[in-house]
Amino acid sequence: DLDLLTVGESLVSLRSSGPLAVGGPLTMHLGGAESNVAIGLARLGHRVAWVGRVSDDELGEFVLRQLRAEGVDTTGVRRDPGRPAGLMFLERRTEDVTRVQYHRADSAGSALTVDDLRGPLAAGPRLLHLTGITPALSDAAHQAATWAAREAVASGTTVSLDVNYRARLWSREDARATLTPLAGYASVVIASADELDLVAEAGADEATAVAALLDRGVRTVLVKLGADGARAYTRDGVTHAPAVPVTAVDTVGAGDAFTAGYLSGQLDGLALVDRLHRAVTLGAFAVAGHGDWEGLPRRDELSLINGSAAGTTL
Ligand code: KDG
Repeated sequence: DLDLLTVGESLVSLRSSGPLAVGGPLTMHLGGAESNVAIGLARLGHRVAWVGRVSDDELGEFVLRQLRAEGVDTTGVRRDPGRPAGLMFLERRTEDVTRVQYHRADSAGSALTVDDLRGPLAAGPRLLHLTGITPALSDAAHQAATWAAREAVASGTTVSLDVNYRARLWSREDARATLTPLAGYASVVIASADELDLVAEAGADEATAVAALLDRGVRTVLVKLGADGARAYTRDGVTHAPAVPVTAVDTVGAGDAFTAGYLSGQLDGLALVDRLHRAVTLGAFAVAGHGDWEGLPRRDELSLINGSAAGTTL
């Protein structure tokens, strides 16, 4: 019995400690918004599968080993013999400025097709989690994501969509044209405040975008506010959760952690305010540690950070 299936491209993320132009050591990590969510949920004990295409080489092997080590089911993954792994450089240009560079055009992950998803979806997961990154990768990946959302709704699987706009992959106009229809399949839509008008009319403010989404049948709209926490909108109104205060060392992956926390709370049947609290707690773990997902908590660690208990436990 699968709690959650997620679909996307996992990347080999190469992190520098200084300017890329001067070289120096890079560290190799697993990246990818959807696999970050999968790991976050698996650490909390949920049964999770990730599906996507990975390269048929050492880099693809690396991606699969990382996911398996974190307890994520990869049985639906296809190895693509003809295409390379998607790479991402995270350049620590200064202590405060990190730049991203992708090498993912025509990667294995971008070649995802509807056929890749038939088997995994037929297993009947409780939730299907998609992000706005997948449809930006290729026409085939776009079709695959849309097909999966439609198929999931038809078979009673709840869909969540994180808008996750990536300016290096497509324009806001193209994203809006693709993601607005996709959001119509979702029961949960997650966005940062500046992404809301990518699933609504151009220029729509928060209230207008949220109202339009709720009218179209979305049940919960989550607006991520970073250090200000998050807001959750439903037909019953709006709930705000403050962030859990931590020392932020690396914000990459925080949104994915937030999503994992929220969906974990939903799988556990928690009330909205408690789901939101778990979401901001996971977000705090993500920003308080280096890496996209490395610092995420196991279930018995959830109470480790609660805003007042920093320090050494002896
Ligand atoms: O959410 C963190 C991601 O940005 C990162 O892991 C890579 O999925 C990724 C992307 O496409 O930017």
